[in-house]
Amino acid sequence: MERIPPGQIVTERFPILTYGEEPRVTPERWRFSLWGLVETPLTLTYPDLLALPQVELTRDFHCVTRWSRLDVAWKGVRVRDLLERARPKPEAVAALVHSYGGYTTNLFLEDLLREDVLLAHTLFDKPLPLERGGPVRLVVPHLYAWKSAKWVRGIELLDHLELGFWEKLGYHFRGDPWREERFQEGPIPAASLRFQSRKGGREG
Ligand SMILES: Nc1nc2c(c(=O)[nH]1)N[C@H]1C(S)=C(S)[C@@H](COP(=O)(O)O)O[C@H]1N2
Ligand SMILES: [Mo]
Repeated sequence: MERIPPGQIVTERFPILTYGEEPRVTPERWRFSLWGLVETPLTLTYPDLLALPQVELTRDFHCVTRWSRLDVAWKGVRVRDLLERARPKPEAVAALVHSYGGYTTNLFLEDLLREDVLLAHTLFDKPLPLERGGPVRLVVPHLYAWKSAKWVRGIELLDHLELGFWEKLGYHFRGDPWREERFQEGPIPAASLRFQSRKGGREG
C-alpha cells in the first residue's frame, strides 16, 4: 500500500494549526470526562491518566490542507481502554469530542475504538507542548488531523451523528484521507449511521 494518501505533500516541518485562541490549561486543572450514552460516566485527572497503561505509537499525520508529517511519536492512553471502563450503551454509535476553548469534532464510536486512537500527553518524548494541545490531546491517526482535537476535555457518546466545528462548516462527516474525504459534497448519506454501528447494523 502507498504510504502517502492521495493529494498530500510530505513536509519536514510540522505546522501548528489552531483556529482561534489557545486555551491555557495546566495539568493540575485539566480534567477529561466520558459522558452521554455510557453505563458509567468517568472523569480523570492528569495523574489518573498517567497511572493507566501507557502506549507508545509512531504514526503519520495528515492535514486536510494537504501537508503530511511522517513518523510522529506519541505516548498516551488508548481511548478504547477508557471506553471499556465507561461501557457504551448499545445505542451509542457516534461521539462528539469536546475541547477546552470550545472546539468540537465528531467521530463514530467504531473509529474511537481503533487501537491507535490515543489521549496523548507526550510528543517526541517530551510533555505535549501547549500549542500542540497540551497537556492532553486526542490522536486519531487514520483520519484527517482536524479529528485529533487539541486540549481535549471530554467525549460525549450519542445515538446519532452530531457535527463538530469544522464538519458544520462543510468538512466531511468522517474524514478518511485515503478516500480524500475532505469536504462534504451533498447530503450525508442517511445510511452512514447504520453502517458505522458497533453491532453491524440497526433494524429499520
Ligand atoms: N482544539 C483544537 N484542536 C485542533 C484544532 C483546533 O483548531 N483546535 N485544529 C485541528 C487541525 S485542522 C489540525 S491539522 C491539527 C493540527 O495539530 P498541530 O497544531 O499539532 O499540527 O489539530 C487539530 N485539532
Ligand atoms: Mo488541519
